[in-house]
Amino acid sequence: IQCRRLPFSASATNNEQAAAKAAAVNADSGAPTIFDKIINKEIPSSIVYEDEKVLAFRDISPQAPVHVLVIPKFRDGLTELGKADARHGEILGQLLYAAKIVAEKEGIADGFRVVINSGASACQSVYHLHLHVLGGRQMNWPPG
Ligand code: TR5
Repeated sequence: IQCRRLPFSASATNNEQAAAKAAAVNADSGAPTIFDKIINKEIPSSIVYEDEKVLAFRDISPQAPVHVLVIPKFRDGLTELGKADARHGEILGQLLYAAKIVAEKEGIADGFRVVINSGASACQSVYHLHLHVLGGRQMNWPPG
């Protein structure tokens, strides 16, 4: 079940909703993810930007005209942002800067959104830290 496709029920309690979401998505097991295969070029992806430490490629299920994922090539325990440690400060900064480079390359530097879903309650589905770079349309607020 795709977490984002779960219907919102006004009658369910917050706990029920949180439990439903948590059950609907993968847990953070620390196991390798599909992104390892993308990094190793075992599965094709549409790469937008790449350097020694960072890879950016188009999301397979775009939620906006531009939807690019920015990931560290070496996960180093960063299954989710909630697991970040002081040692991750440098790569976190590099990922955020790469998001800006992607926005420039994609022609959306004047207005774009960067999203990180951390954990099941945020509907994270792939446990390899990734930034979503979204734009090319009016991005609404508040997010769902
Ligand atoms: O839900 P979170 O925040 O964890 O975001 C995971 C994102 O990975 C989603 O937006 C998915 O659409 C995206 N995704 C999942 C797969 C995939 C992908 N983007 C590009 N290529 C992909 N492949 C080949 N396989 C996936 N399972």
